[in-house]
Amino acid sequence: LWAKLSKKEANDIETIQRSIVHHVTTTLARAAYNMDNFSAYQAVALSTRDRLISRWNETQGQLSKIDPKRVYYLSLEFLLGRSMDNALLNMGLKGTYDKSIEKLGFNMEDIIESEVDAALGNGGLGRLAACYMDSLATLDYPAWGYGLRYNYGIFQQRIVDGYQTEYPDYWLNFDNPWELARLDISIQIGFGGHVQTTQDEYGVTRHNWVPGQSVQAIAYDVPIPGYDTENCNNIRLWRSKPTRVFDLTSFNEGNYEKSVEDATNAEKITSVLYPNDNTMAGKELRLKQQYFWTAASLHDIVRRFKKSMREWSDFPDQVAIQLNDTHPTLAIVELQRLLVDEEMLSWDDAWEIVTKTFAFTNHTVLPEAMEKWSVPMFEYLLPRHLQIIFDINLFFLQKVEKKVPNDRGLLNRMSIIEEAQPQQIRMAHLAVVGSHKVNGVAALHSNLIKTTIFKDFVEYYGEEKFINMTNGVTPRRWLHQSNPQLSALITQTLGNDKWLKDLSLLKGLAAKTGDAAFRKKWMTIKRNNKVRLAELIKERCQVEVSPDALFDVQVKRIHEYKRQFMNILSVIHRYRTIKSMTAAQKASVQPRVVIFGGKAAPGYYIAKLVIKLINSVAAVVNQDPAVGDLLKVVFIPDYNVSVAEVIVPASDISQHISTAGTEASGTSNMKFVLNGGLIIGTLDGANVEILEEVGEDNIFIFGCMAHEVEDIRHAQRYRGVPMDPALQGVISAIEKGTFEDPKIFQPLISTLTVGKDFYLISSDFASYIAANQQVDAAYKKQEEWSKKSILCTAHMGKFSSDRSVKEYADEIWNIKPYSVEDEG
Ligand code: 26Q
Repeated sequence: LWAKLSKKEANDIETIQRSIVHHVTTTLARAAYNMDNFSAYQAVALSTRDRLISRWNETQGQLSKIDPKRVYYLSLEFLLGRSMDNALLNMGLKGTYDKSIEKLGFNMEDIIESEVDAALGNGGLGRLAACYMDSLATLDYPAWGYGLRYNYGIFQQRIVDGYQTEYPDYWLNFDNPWELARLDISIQIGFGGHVQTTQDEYGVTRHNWVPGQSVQAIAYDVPIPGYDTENCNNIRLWRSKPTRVFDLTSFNEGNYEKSVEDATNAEKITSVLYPNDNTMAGKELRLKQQYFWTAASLHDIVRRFKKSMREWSDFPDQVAIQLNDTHPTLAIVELQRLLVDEEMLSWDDAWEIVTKTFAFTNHTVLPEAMEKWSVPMFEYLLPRHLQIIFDINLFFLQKVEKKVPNDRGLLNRMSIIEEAQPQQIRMAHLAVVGSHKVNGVAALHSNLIKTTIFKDFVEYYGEEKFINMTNGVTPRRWLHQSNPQLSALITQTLGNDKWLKDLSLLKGLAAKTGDAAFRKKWMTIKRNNKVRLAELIKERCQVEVSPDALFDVQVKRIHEYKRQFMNILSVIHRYRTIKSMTAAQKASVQPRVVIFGGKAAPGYYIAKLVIKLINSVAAVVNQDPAVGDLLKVVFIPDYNVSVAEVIVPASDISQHISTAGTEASGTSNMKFVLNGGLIIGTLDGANVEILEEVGEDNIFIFGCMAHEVEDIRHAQRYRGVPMDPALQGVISAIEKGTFEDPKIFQPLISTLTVGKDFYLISSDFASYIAANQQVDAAYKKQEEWSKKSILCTAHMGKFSSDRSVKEYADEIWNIKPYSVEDEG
């Protein structure tokens, strides 16, 4: 019936009202007069879902017929956030739904707040995957994401006595309307067991893996609608379930307890997202997740390919697989196994198909984040895959030896196996060897990996294999949806909303900096957004902040390399400076609200201490009458995507201050500048390219450069360098007990002692303070500031994820957009 309804009929106010009431009375089994905000949300979500599903069906049906080359984005994280507002905006139905809801006596903004975030990711890498899915759908690329359907997303953070405490994020408590359970799509995944070796009739050795256990993978599909297109892509998330066969064996053996235990172990696989960001957790369950997910996804991809009755050699012309970091690297090994052991291809034919299919994105150079798996543990879980890895390594090292004879050191460095006790599998090396393209995520980072972790590989394979794909963010969620007033002003100013699909058009705003009336509108919107954030701060932190102060924001995962510690130390310095001032001096101080947010990995002791320090400083500063509104400090608990949507539009200045060479790209930097917020930052990651675009008058850069870092560390270690005097004063204040018992913070302060300050807080401190003073001075000239703010937005065209995705499509995947016929 849906298909037969014309689009106009399906989407008029009355039809939508009827569909909402229908869902309240039937799906939710409630009386229509007995509707609260939450059931209103549920009903509106279900009604939206109906429209999503009809697009999904139409798109996927037409795609099956055309059968073009597709890209599969394999990511253990998809940090989607809320879906309803985004789906309505992308489908062009927001206005109609607003009115329908209003007529039913509800308010859209309230209803939206009832939705829980889908927080199936840690931070940048997971949110990048979500932005790329939005762009792929919007640009009509045939693309599917593959991931895991965790029962628990990233933990919820609460602050108790200034400390982070973690609570489970059971996001599926109420039915999730944004997924379609495909209970018919179920794949058996094996683990453990042994390898049978036989000779076939031609005397060729055949390997047959006989797993010792198996679990079922069940598919859940999450529709991803493009903006201003009928196209609707898919993210397929796998859920683990016990297999029936195994329940039965245990039952037949009369061991009820064991059968229940097996079932629990099977379900455990997709129970929880690992909460590490930029650090590796070498846990067996994590490896199980990785194999479960890559095996299910590849099985699904291969099944779809086989339907088309093509030759195996056509596989890379039909399938491109992008590996989001090393997490899905086992897919390389699994495809080689399927082709050699099950499809009986020769090793070399199979390997050519594999390497033409895969491409690998690297997101980090931090040694602690590099994935390595212990060989004994790996062998126990995946004995056949270990053999294949050793064979891949053997053939690879033979070729290296042929090209560069007699260099044992080189072979050792390049080997997929690290000769440690026990041996370790270096997943990054395996990913490089098994892919045809390797990319970094910002220009600086891509160059850095070519001269550090992958140097030998660049010399062996040549430069062409190693490319840069600068990250991007979707302007639909990160401007249109999160900053509706600014979006409307831009559309009004440029005459149409084409900029939402071609972000380079924002450059048209640059001509408006001379228009005082326009500047006023621009700054009024910023202020409105700050009022909204001030309300959120009041609610979550019980602190009143003035929207007329400069809003200074650092929100991101808490990590030493991101240097939140340096930020709070500079806040202490600011506090001490204000305290030492006369009333007359204070009159010229620029009032500032310093806003922090972000989660620390639960096992990351130092990061958790940084949170404690921020809260201790906040407690003292915020109640000090000598300071008043000149300085406020808040830590917003449980930072997530939906909170980011409130914070990003409200920022005047945001902090992107990692030690140069450590932040691969950063993506929130792009979101802030897109929303007319200036940034203060180091020459790291994408900051470098943001500087290129906005120009040095519109960004505050400080600190040492990436190529200087090694020398500074060396000098600290061997010559010893005195600590920056301002920093010394700050440390003494902490040690004197200005902020709670100083014993608490001793481990944190120790990270700074000369010779140890690995992230160079001391050597960057003076220039950081100076840059912050420049921010204050610039902000006081409000007219000038408003021009900077407008120019920031105007110059952000490059950082749309549409641009990134198009580069991947053209330079790596070799796929083309297709168009869904509108049959409405
Ligand atoms: C690995 C093994 C075991 C458990 C967890 C992990 C793990 C999980 C997540 C390792 C790393 C991550 C996440 C990394 C990440 O988010 N990196 C960020 O990626 C962004 C998108 O490219 C960049 O902008 C950031 O600079 C980078 O830090």
